[in-house]
Amino acid sequence: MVRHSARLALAAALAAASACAAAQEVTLRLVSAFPENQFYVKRTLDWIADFNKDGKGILQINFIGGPKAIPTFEVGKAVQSGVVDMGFSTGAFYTNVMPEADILKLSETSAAEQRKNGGYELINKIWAEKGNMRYLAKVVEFTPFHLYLNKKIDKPDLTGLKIRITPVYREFFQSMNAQVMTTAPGEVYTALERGVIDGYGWPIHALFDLNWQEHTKYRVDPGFYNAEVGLLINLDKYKSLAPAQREYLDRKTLAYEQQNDFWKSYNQEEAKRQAAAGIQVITFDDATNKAYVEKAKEVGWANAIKASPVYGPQLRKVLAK
Ligand code: 173
Repeated sequence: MVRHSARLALAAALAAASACAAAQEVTLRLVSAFPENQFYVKRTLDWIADFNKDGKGILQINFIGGPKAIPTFEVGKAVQSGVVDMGFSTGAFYTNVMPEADILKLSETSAAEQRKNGGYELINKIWAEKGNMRYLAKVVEFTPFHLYLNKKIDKPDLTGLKIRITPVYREFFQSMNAQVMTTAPGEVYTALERGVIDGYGWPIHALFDLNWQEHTKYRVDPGFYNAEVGLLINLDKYKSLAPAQREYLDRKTLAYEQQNDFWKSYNQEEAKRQAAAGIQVITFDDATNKAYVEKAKEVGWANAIKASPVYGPQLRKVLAK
């Protein structure tokens, strides 16, 4: 009799424990490939605060830090291997995981359109297969990249100029004869201050975050490509979540992505701010400007297809217009 009730009690305790495990709150560790003082990170920290408030008892995100925690170009690897659960990065920073990552810069369709035209599924097929990760959401878009310079040019020729790059700009700037040097954003200020570089590639926004306006004379217009910054999660971690937790994560990251129109007005303000800070615009005649943008695109896709002969053309169908 005693033994029977002890067994019942044990069974009840086990049942309670497993019910509890199903509902147990999980905390995901997130690192940013962008420096902590960048507005991207501040905006994401606000989103995380809201995520954690609504996700009590379900899912939480613990922001570990920026490149001081894990170097910019290692964040993708850390997500792939599960050293961290989540990453906040851009494709150009994790081409060491898969070359396809940098192809996202060639998006002419929006993230919202890619959710409808099969692009989001294709990206996630590739990211799962090659990166052991899931691409949760794109949270920066509608943002061109530009070439910024400290020496004046009167045609798109960068002969004799040393330009800071990431994979985003490599082939395009090399096609204009630039001498290129890859650095993480966190190293650009010092390179500018010391005169080690004559210019750099960067989006239309976010140079004030890192004080680069102090050492920037010119911006070349027009811009090219479309900056992409996304939230990634290790695929094993994603699969280990309970359905309600995955649903919460998908819903909250999608809601963040759906705020991307924000960047349209923000970028206009940033361009004004650059003018006010004395950054002058270098531009060419209409035909040259058109050829400049066309060349960026042509060089970008040629390289994408060379780097990824199977997925490059498939991505082109859903990203290009
Ligand atoms: O220039 C860069 O560091 C870069 O590649 C990038 C990509 C997306 C957003 C901001 C910067």
